Amino acid sequence: MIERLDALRAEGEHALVGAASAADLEAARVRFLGRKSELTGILRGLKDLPPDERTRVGARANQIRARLESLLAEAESRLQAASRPSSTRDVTLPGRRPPVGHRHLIPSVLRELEEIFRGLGFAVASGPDVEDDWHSFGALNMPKGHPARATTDTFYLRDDVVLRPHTSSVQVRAMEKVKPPLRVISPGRVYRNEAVDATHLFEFHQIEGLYVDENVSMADLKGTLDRFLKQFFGPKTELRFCPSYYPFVEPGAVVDIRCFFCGGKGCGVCGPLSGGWLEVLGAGMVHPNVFKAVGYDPERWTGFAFGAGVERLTMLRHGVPDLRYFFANDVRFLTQF
Ligand code: 2NL
Repeated sequence: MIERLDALRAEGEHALVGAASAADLEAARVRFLGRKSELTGILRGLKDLPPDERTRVGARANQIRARLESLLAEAESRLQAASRPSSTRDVTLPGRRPPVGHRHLIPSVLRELEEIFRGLGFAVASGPDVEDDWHSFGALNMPKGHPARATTDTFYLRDDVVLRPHTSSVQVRAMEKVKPPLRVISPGRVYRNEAVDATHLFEFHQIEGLYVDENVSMADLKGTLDRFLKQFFGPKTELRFCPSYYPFVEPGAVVDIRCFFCGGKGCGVCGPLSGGWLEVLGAGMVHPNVFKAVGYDPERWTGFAFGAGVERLTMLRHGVPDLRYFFANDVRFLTQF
């Protein structure tokens, strides 16, 4: 009896696993698990067997029925899956392109600025973000006690170690290293102890420029900035120079461009009080005390310098109303550029 059961098990497994259609499977089910099947007959006849054989045969027969039932269920779902329409696997569809990132707007503007100034003969210099007092202030005509050194504006790491508040320090290092003539720009990250709002971040980017030679004049400064701003904001850009004060230059100026959103009538970008002008950078003729500090003879050498905020330039060019968008890392904003 036990041998017969094992033979039934082997045949049943073979038939159920090999069933290639619903009809095949139904035939196998009837033959091995149906009411008139041999297995069912054996189970029915258990009551007529002597007790010890009844136990052995009953256990084996029930085990085999459970095994065949589970194979039946598996075969049913296998055949059902195979009979589903194949429309979910249209191999003629074109592939889906995976999303590909791109350079962030601010680094990309930094590169663009570098290219503009390379075209004007400037070399690109870089230097440390953690800077000493001398390169940040002392050499720039801001002696101890000068208001721009205030601990409320600058992040102090130690008594005379700061996070650089401007990249002028890089240009001071350039002057210490090479003799004039010299033409460098210093793009980079700067740090100021500001409360964050739409127009202030405590960590942002600046690009400064410095040109030192004999007989450099304000006309050279104006020509260079005119070229730069027309290349960056467009060939029709109008400039205006207004007197201003920075400790490291004399004379100093702020440079405005005519608002290209409203043409100078006054609008949401340039504001109702600006008269249609946008302030874009600060500049001036290098102060003789700066030349003395780096060992250049101020009687022989002359120079101009300028500094601009990269986020501010970018915000003006693209009409972005809030600096915080640049670093919120919302791809809905970033993918526009
Ligand atoms: C601003 C003003 C300015 C400079 C930066 C400079 C650097 C050296 C010597 C002299 Cl090494 N001047 N830089 C000069 C005038 C203005 O930036 O408001 N920038 C956003």
